[in-house]
Amino acid sequence: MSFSIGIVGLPNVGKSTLFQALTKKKVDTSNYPFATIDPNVGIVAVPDERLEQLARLSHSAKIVPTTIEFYDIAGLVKGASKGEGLGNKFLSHIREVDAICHVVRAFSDPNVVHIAGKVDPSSDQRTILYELAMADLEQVSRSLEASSGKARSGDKEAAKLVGVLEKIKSALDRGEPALTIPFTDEERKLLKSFNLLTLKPVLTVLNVDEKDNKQTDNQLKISVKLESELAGFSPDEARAYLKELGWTESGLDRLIRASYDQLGLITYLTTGPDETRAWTIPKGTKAPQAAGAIHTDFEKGFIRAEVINWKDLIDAGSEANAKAKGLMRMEGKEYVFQDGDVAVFHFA
Ligand SMILES: Nc1nc2c(ncn2[C@@H]2O[C@H](COP(=O)(O)OP(=O)(O)O)[C@@H](O)[C@H]2O)c(=O)[nH]1
Ligand SMILES: [Mg+2]
Repeated sequence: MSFSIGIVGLPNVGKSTLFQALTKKKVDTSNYPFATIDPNVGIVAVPDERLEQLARLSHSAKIVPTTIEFYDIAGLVKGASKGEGLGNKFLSHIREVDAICHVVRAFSDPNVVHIAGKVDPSSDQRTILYELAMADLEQVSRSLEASSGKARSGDKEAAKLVGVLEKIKSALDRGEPALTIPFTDEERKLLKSFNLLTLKPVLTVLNVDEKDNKQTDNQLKISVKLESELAGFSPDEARAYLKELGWTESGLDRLIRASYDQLGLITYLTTGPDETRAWTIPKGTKAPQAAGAIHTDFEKGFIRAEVINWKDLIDAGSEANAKAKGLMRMEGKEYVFQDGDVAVFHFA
């Protein structure tokens, strides 16, 4: 299972610089059958310190992190939903990703031309969100027209669809993204093929001047320029630099992690002499489906899972100790996996 994030924003805000910095951290793509040679796609490892600690405990031969795909999507401009620039083509690329990373320019460099003539992050942000909403509105209106006739002549499925689309249309008319509407599971299913842009989670990154690159909790402020330099350093140099800045991790690592959270994803781990590995599942996933992330046979033949929180396992010192202390719990089909669970599956 691989999740994808599209980097969007106005031209010249630092999208490609951010993308290149991210992909300097690229994982060995030969491990990943879904790796593509498209230069606009980068597979990035999700940083996770738990992996190293568990690998040490299990004397694992290798570590396999979980990954996210980042897409560098060319600049959107005002009027993109009406086909300005290469508008519709870019919008169709955004439809294919699971979430959006919206880069907004807040850096002041006079040598970098601003498309609107001045640096104004909130105005730029509104421009992009407006284009995404307009593109959805156009698509929804078109489908409404097509389905309304069918609904009137008694087509029940079409009537259901019309109901959902009406809801979205009125939200968009009020300036609210589709994401704010509490859909039922059935409605979500009906909407799946629409790939609505405003239904995707958005993570906003403020590309600030280097001196403003302070870590705050509720906003992702990153100096793309600084991160780009940092990504070119050797691991030792990078560690020394981070220490100098008083940071525990780079802005890119924060961004990758925040994207992962934004997608509603959690990680569980498996560990042994062969490998220590991170597996990605959506929050709320039950044990058989969690097992299915490894292999569909694990899901089909699921019997039970032995589960322990990763920290408890580290503190116990070994799996044998953890077992002796009764810390490895037996969990059945209804168990909801938690972030940081270490699991051993039993299946038929
Ligand atoms: N001063 C400064 N310049 C930047 C920063 N990020 C990008 N740039 C410069 O802005 C220009 C456009 O960057 P690019 O990443 O190609 O923007 P994109 O059009 O959004 O992909 C390039 O000359 C970059 O070197 C930044 O954080 N600070
Ligand atoms: Mg670019």
